[in-house]
Amino acid sequence: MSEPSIFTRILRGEIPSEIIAQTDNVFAIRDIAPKAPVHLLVIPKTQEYRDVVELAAGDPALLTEMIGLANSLAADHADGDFRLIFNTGPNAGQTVFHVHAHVLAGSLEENSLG
Ligand code: DGP
Repeated sequence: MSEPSIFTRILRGEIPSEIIAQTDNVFAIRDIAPKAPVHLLVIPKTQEYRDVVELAAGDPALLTEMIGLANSLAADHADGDFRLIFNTGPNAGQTVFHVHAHVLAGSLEENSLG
């Protein structure tokens, strides 16, 4: 077994961070360093998949569940519109290798990639 990721440790309650929503297999927290008025992370409860490419190949239903939670969070926390970002690989800015989606919403700058 690999070491528990920071997100697994948050899910277990070992690191404080409010779980703002969850489904059977996915949970959401606020990003610690927000890049938009609403900046949430949607994360599978399993850390089996390191990035979205592995997740899509291994469990597309889980990816669909993540997108569904992102959509409902954007409706609850903003006007329903949102940007979904999966940093994939260190050179693209991925720092936590437990797949997660950044949900950015609320008055986004037109050309900003957050
Ligand atoms: P990425 O760079 O795509 O791997 O995104 C990882 C994100 O995780 C980054 O935007 C900051 C966030 N993050 C890292 N540690 C913590 C933490 O302890 N709590 C919370 N809420 N977010 C964290």
